[in-house]
Amino acid sequence: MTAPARTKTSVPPQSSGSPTIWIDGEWCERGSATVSVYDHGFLYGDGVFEGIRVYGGRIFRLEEHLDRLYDSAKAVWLNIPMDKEELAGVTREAVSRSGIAEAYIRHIVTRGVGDLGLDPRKCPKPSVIIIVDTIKLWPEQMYETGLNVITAGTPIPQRESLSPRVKSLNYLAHILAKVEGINAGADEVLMLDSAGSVAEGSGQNVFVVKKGRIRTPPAHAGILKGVTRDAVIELAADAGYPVEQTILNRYDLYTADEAFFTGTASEIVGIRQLDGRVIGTGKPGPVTRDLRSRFHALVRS
Ligand code: PXG
Repeated sequence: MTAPARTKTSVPPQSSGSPTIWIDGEWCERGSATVSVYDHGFLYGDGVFEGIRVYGGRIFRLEEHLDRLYDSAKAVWLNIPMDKEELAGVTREAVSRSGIAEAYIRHIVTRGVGDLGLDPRKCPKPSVIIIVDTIKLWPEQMYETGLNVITAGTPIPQRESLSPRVKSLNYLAHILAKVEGINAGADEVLMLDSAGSVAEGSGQNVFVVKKGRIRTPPAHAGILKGVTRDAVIELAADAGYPVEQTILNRYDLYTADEAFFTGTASEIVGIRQLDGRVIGTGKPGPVTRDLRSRFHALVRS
């Protein structure tokens, strides 16, 4: 690798900004950032990840995201070979080096390089990767109109198999659901659990609003406990909306006044239609818009 070894000095932001990647202590550029084909993250999806937003050069809820990363790792017997403070420091340096003020950070921790068998004991050291780049899921205009969503036939994986609280490198069920949506010409998908209750989007949590009350599935419903979800629950409570975490069925979405998704990449985005049923007035409603503006204020505060 030709990139210089990691240094402690922080680099002033460049005006334009460019993707910045850190792999196990080495700073790399996009073209030179490579991992081994023997890495079990690549061979088996054996690893965990995080996705975090940067607004105006400031990292949104870094501590919460790193807590979730370390919890995900612990749940799958993965020892991240650096402590949280050190990882937070390198993350800040990566953002600063990138010079990207409106960035997206991806942390990836893999089991590391092993042999062609599953046995993780063959992988002496987990790999830690940080990518700082940008992300945009939908054009701005979709946030005005709301999303056309369909229910995917692919359910979320059984929580008894791998806890959905673990943000693992195995996203195939969510990708299959996403492809169903793409094939049907929809903007996004709603995923159910295997009993038919509402779970989440392909990379979002879901909320409904009915008569001023906000409801979202509880973490134990088999969803990823989103950092954006938690921020929105706090914002909604501060704004005086009653918030309830409860099991939802598709009927609750069809008959809602408003429904919206939350996620790091998606932020807060209204759902205008689900499975051909128009939700509320068919565009993002007043509570969704209010929470969106409160969220924008929060991330810039
Ligand atoms: N559920 C799932 C399954 C997710 O993957 C969320 C909910 C929302 O969580 P946060 O903490 O972000 O509020 C996620 C987050 C993408 C993308 O490209 C989405 C996520 C991760 C990486 C990329 O849409 N998911």
